[in-house]
Amino acid sequence: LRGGKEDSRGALVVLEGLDRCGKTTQSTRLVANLERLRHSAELWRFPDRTTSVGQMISSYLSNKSQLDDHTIHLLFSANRWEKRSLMESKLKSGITLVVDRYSYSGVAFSSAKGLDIEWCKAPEIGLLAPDLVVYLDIPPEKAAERGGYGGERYEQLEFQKKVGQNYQVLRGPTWKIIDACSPMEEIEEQLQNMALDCVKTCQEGKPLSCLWS
Ligand code: T5A
Ligand code: NA
Repeated sequence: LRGGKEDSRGALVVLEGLDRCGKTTQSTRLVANLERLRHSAELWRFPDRTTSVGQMISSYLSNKSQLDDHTIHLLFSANRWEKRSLMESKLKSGITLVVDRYSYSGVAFSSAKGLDIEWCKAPEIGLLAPDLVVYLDIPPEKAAERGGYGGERYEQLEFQKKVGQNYQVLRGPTWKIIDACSPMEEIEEQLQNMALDCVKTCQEGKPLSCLWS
């Protein structure tokens, strides 16, 4: 039975982009808008700094600890794996998850350090595939001008340029691009429309799938 009520589920919507592109601003607004329109939705983010793995990641990002590039890559991945079953049960119960960063961040940032892209993708295989990935597109120079930039490990212009190139390699059919330099309200509206389309197809019974697909 496809398309019946039994298969109805929430959507997995991921926001991606360079540091300071506006993911947190927009994912917060999207969840509020979905709720206003009577859809159940939750805001999630990776890294999830609340778990013990997340605390190791947080310490690394704020330069309080050093880790081998492969090790931190696997920790970011483990941080998604420890949430996988909860994500699946929330989606199946009809809750839409709006996720601030996901596996694409994992691959784009680690491969910007020189790690092989296929090696970076491997530990992500089997995680839930997003129904929609919205890429907030910003030139690295513009992102660097925004508030708070420069505090964490990866917030350096040359590094962010490489990350942007890697994101381009990862783009696939579930991706939509929004100009992140537009006014916040315009981005909010575009994002809402994209998300509502996606929520509808998931309510109609689009099956869940796994990365990389
Ligand atoms: N990482 C992450 C990995 O290496 N591997 C992984 O697997 C994962 C998941 C932490 C770091 O970890 C790396 C990537 C990151 O380097 P994070 O905690 O998500 O990831 O940190 P950031 O992405 O850096 O989050 P930021 O909070 O810096 O940026 P956001 O969320 O993209 O931007 P936001 O919304 O906070 O906005 C930034 C500023 O811009 C303004 C806002 O008011 C704010 O001041 N702004 C706008 N200004 C003008 N026009 C607009 N349209 C604007 N939208 C927002
Ligand atoms: Na953020």
